Amino acid sequence: MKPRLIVSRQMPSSVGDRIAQEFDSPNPQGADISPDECLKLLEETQAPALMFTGSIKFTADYVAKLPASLKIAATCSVGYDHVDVAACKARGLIVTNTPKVLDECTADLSFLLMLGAARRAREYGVIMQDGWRRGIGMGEMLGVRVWGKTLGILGMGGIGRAMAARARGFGMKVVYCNRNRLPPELEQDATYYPTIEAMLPHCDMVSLHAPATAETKRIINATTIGLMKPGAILVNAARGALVDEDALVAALTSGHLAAAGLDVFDNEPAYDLRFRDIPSAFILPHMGSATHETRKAMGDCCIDNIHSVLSGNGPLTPLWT
Ligand code: 8YV
Repeated sequence: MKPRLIVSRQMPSSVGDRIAQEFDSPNPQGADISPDECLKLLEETQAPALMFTGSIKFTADYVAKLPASLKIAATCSVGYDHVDVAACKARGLIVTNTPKVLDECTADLSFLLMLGAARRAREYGVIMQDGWRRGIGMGEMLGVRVWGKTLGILGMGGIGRAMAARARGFGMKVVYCNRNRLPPELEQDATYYPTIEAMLPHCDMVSLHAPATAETKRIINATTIGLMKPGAILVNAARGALVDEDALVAALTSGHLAAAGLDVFDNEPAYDLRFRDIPSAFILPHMGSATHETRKAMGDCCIDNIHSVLSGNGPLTPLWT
């Protein structure tokens, strides 16, 4: 008998096809279902497994409502700020995530954000949309060169290090801030700062790669933005919670920051529309991992975890051990 599985988010067909083959699922291709619909389906099917994403918040209240039949919840994301770990632990629910497989694509996207912000891709895109048809002066709409500049990375995990590798290839100097200093083979000549306050004054660009935790919440705020060089650029493909959006809007509007590249927002998908109206904000709708290869790898990671748990071998990438 194939195990039952509920999938709370639409999946790529490559993942859906595997689910259809290996599971008994009412929605193998996944569907964007609400938290209440998800609970209802879990209850009705008594499924032991769920594949979900940040669109369902596993708060303590929500976890308390999950049917006892549910044994494993595999979040199709590396971030798990939508999961109340203590509540899941107390309930004996196994929760897994998808580390590593999205490092390279998220770093690519972060680099795209940095280049797009630095080279004013959004504004030039608008000119092309409008038909161009007028010469652009040599001194008009100039961007910022990244070559030779210093990139500050907050959070030197897999994604941060993949971003650093790209920056080196573009002739940038890399500095970083992390809870712990990395060993030389991972640090690769990047300069370590133990605090963000110490790092920011040295950076021309700053890219965020830390998870959303109590420690990192609003770590970019009016005070820390004030420590950034005038004309610096902020990149965030991590989590919106890291940034005080009022402070960022103010810094972009005043011109203290030249630009920002943002893939994540405090409120998604109903993001703060002030960013829509600021031309120097190069904005994307949370799509760092959105490639065929990475979304397939994320789906496979969830499926492999579910099989492993249901066959009694334990999770492969658990949120805690
Ligand atoms: C999203 C992400 O999960 O992995 C993460 O933490 O934020 C992304 O990969 C994915 O886009 C689905 O919402």
